[in-house]
Amino acid sequence: MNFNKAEFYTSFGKLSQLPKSDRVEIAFSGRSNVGKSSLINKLLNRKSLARVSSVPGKTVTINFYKLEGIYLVDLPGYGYAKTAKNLKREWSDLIGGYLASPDRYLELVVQLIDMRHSPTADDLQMIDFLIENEMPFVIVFTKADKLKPMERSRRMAEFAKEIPYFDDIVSVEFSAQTGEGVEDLREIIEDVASMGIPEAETEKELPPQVDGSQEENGDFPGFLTPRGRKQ
Ligand SMILES: Nc1nc2c(ncn2[C@@H]2O[C@H](COP(=O)(O)OP(=O)(O)OP(=O)(O)O)[C@@H](O)[C@H]2O)c(=O)[nH]1
Ligand SMILES: [Mg+2]
Repeated sequence: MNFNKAEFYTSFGKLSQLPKSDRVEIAFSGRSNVGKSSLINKLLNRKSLARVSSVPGKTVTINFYKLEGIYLVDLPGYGYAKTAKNLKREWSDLIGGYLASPDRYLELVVQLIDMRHSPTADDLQMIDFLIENEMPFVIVFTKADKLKPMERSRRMAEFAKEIPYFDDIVSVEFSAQTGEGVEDLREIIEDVASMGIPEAETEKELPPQVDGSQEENGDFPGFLTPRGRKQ
């Protein structure tokens, strides 16, 4: 996969504007300022294809980038304290609507968490949502360059306690500044892209269940890694 051959595709501020899904999509989710746009730029070897915001929480749009046969989807950041109430509502309608869309080929969510801090309540809520709805996801810990080795291992040990099912979740330690983790993430993306659009995945066509009626047999179902990576 040639990561240098990406281009901006389009930007959406309303659910009704979202195009029909015709390719595999990989979405990047995380709180405002966590480094989503910086990560996308690093992946694609670009300085400013994805706009790195100096004013966080301003844009409430979903931005699509075309990369060979797939779309990388930059979701607006959540949890910005100063965001007005009506904007927060707009945000949750848009993101919630996108993630729960029954007819998209959303094959992976990359959930970003700032390595320097405990996950926020919103981060944990997002992780719960992904687990409950059996959406394949990986966690990327961002801004790794900002921590000294000791602080870093302490934080990683904390994450293992703070994040549910941590041992079963694929995670990548990442820095947009040093490029650490970028190759690991590219491999994951290539894996997901190479699987293509799933055929006859009728189960996936159903909207995610939000009524808690999923089977609860106590066994961890192993759905947290990207499809096919478990074997
Ligand atoms: N040191 C360091 N700074 C980073 C890193 N990643 C992002 N930043 C900085 O963090 C700030 C926010 O980065 P963005 O990439 O705009 O974050 P975002 O998650 O896209 O933010 P929203 O679009 O508001 O949701 C910028 O000042 C970046 O330069 C990193 O790995 N290391
Ligand atoms: Mg951004």
